[in-house]
Amino acid sequence: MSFYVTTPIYYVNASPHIGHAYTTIAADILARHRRQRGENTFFLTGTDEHGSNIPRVAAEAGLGLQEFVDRNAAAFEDMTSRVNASNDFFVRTTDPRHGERVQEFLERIRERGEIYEGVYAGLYCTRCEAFYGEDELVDGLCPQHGIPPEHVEEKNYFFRLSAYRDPLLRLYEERPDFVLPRFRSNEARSFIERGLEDISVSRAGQHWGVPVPWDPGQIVYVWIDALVNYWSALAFARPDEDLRPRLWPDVRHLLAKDILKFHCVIWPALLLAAGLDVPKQLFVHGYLLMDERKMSKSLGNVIDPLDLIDVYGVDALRFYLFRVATFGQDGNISVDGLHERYERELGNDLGNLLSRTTAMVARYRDGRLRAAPVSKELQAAVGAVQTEAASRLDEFDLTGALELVWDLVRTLNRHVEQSAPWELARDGSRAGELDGVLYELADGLRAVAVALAAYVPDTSVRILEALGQPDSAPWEDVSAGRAVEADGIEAAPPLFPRVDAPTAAA
Ligand code: ME8
Repeated sequence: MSFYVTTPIYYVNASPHIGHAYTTIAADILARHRRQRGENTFFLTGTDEHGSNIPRVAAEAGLGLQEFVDRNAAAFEDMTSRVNASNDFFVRTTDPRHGERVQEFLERIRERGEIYEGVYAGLYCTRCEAFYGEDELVDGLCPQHGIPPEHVEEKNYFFRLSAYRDPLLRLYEERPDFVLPRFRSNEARSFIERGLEDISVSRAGQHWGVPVPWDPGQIVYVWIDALVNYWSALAFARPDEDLRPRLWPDVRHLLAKDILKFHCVIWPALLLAAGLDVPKQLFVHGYLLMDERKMSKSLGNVIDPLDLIDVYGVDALRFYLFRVATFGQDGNISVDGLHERYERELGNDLGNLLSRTTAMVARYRDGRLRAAPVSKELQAAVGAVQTEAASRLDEFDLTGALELVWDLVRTLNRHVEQSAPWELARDGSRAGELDGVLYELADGLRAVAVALAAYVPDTSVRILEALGQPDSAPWEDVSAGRAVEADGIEAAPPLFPRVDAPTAAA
C-alpha cells in the first residue's frame, strides 16, 4: 500500500505565510509518520504560477513574468525547507513537463465528448480565479476577497460538469470517508445535490498559461491547470520512473475550506471525465485566524512563519500549530499563545523531563543506563499511544494523536514525582528500585521521542541522542522496554531555552 499526500500548490502572487506553512507541515507530519510505519510514501507540494493576476503583479514589481514567478516560487521552496518539510518533489506549473500533461489531460476529456465551445458571459474574481453568479456575491463583491469582480464575455471551452451530478453523488454515497471531516463531505454533497453548471475550462485573450492544444489562441483555465499537478507531477518527479502506476489513485489531498468546491466537486468530475480514478481521500481543514479573522494579505494580519522560526525554532512552530486548534476546525493563533505553550509544554513538560531524567542518570549512576523491567501501567500507557495515535493519524486527527502523546508526557512527569528518585538515591538498599525508575523514565521518554518524531523531528533526535539511543525511529518502537543500555549519559542542556517575551518577538 502506498501513501501519497499533497498540499495545494500555492499562488506565487503573494508571499508564503503561516497558513501555507500550516498545510505543508500537516502533510509533512502525515508523510513522516507513514515512513515510520515503513509505507511507500510520497509527499508533493509546489506552486501555482499561472493565472490572470500574474502579469499585473509582475509588472508592478518591475519584473518579467518568468523572472517574477521564479523569484516567488523560490520563496515558497525556501518556506518549505525552513519548516523542515520532507517533500519528495516540488512541482511548478510553469514547468513545461507539467504543461504537456495538462494538454494531454484536457485532450482525454475532449475525446470523450465532454468539452464543447460556448460563450461565457459573467463575473470573474481574479483573486479567486473563479467565476461567480450574481447571487453568490455579497453586496456586489467577491464573497472571499471583498473586491468587485470583473465582467467577462468571451468564447470559451466548457466542461460538462452538469453531467456529473449523479456520478458524484454515487461516489459520495459509496465512499462515506471520501471527504473528511464529515461535515465538509456534507457541504460538498449538498452543493452537488443543488445541481451543477458546466464550467469554463479556458480563457480567451490571455497568454500567461498553458495553450489549449486544439486552439492555441486560448489558454487553459488556471484552476484546471493547477488541479492536474497532483497527477502530472508523478510523471516527471523521478527521471527514470513514471510514478503514476504506483501511486495513483492512492492520493490524499490536504486543503483548506476555501478551495473545497474545486477539490471535492470539480476535480473528481474531471478525473471521471478523463477516465482516471478519483483520489482516495480529501481532508479539508479550517483556517488559522488572527483575532477571529482569516489571515490574508489584504487584511494585513499575516504572520510570517519564518519570523517565528527565527525566535522559537521550527519544532516549536510545528508543535504549536497542532496543539492550538483541532485539525479540521478553525483556530485562533497568536504569538502570545505560542510563547506560552513554548514555555509551559515544550520547556517544562518535555524539556524538564529530559533534563531531570538525564541529570539523575548522570548523577546517581555515573551516566549509565541499565536495563530493568517496566511496570504494567507504563507498558499499557506506551502501547496505547502506539495503536491509538496511529489510528488517529489514519483519520487525519493530527491534534488528537498529539494529545495522546502529551498524555504520556504528563504520565511520565507524574511518575517522577510519585517515585521520587532523589529519595531512593539516599537509601542504598533501594538501588534496584532506583535503577528501575530511571530506566522507566528514560525508556518512556524514548518512546515519546519516537512518537513525536513526525511532529518535531529535530527535537526527537536530540532526545534520543541525549538518552544514548539510536535515532532511527520506526513506529514499532513506540513500545515499552525497547531502550538499550547506554553509557556516558550527561545532564542534557535545555531542549527549549528561554526566549524573550513576545513583544520583542513579534
Ligand atoms: O488556493 N489558514 O492557492 P493559495 C489555513 N493556488 N490554511 C491556509 C490559510 C489560513 N489562514 N491561508 C492559506 C490556491 N492556507 C490555489 C490552489 S491547488 C490545485 C491550487 C492554505 O496560495 C490552505 O491550504 O491561495 C489553503 O487551501 C491554501 O493555503 C490556499 O493557497
